[in-house]
Amino acid sequence: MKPVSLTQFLIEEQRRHHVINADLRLLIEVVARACKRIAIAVGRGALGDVLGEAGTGNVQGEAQKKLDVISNEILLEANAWGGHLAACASEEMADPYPVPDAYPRGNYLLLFDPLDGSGNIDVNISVGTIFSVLRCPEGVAHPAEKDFLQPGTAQVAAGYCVYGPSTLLILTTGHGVNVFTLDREPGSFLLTMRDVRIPEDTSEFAINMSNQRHWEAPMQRYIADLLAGKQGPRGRDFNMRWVASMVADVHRILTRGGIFIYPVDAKTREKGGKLRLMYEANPMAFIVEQAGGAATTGHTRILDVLPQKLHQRVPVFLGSKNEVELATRYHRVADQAGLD
Ligand code: AFP
Repeated sequence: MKPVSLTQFLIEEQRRHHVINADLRLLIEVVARACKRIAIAVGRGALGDVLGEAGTGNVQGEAQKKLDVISNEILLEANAWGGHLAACASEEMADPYPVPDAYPRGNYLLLFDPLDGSGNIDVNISVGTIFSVLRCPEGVAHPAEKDFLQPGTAQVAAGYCVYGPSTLLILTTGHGVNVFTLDREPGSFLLTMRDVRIPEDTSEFAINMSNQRHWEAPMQRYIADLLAGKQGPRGRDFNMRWVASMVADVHRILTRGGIFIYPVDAKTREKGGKLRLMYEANPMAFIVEQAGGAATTGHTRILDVLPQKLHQRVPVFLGSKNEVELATRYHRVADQAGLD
């Protein structure tokens, strides 16, 4: 059978569900094109002189890698002139970036983490790009931060690209999740997995165990029960995986199930957690829910969180539905009992 290209897929989805108009299609295609350029830069590694520190810091106070800066620039440049966007917001930039006055402005807002897991670049482990698309509120010609502060349920599309052994694009527009693989020679994304479903149950968890001593009590109890294995309350052994690139950890879960947790702990409590709501948690939660999984903050559904600021952080529990619900229950029980 002839492979289905991203463009053909988007056109067919529009015929079926009427949710991908020409502007949204252009936006998704432009993001995919930008991701191809990022994939090339990542793939060249030391040959492209793209490894190592940029010598700058981002709005979060984190040291930027050269590829953080390069990926951010590629995404901004690719999206500036098409006429489909009103503004972008990036994990790497303090403020929203409006489409320059020289170009027409469209009706969408694009948010992205240009290179997630960039701490892994120099050791040649998978990294990725995460993106989320919102509608620009009606009548807003010059979008400001407040116009981006929409809950995850308002997303019209979300996706991520994994730069791993293969370059993959994972996409949802609210009708399931589909996976495209980059055919490097012609440079096209081809549909390779339709309507991915995450198994509801799992025996695999992903968490940074080195933070254990900082966790809250419900988190301690939940993980202790998993580690107790066959002899413990769960009655079976659990396996652990942690890549420290959210894209790679989430992609494993999308493929074979699992639970990914980045809880709030004593180290991150002041900031609200480690991962960013608008650039990481919301798009991943949209994708995971569309694949039949669940995503919570440990207390509430991520997609229902009303953002207070662009760079807000949240705790993240996502993956196999039954396991996420169970982990969340440990926290809810503690909330109700007034325990910490
Ligand atoms: P970087 O992009 O700075 O490498 O951060 C990646 C990330 O936000 C997310 O992709 C990982 O799940 C998480 O951080 C890993 O955090 P730890 O380094 O605390 O394990």
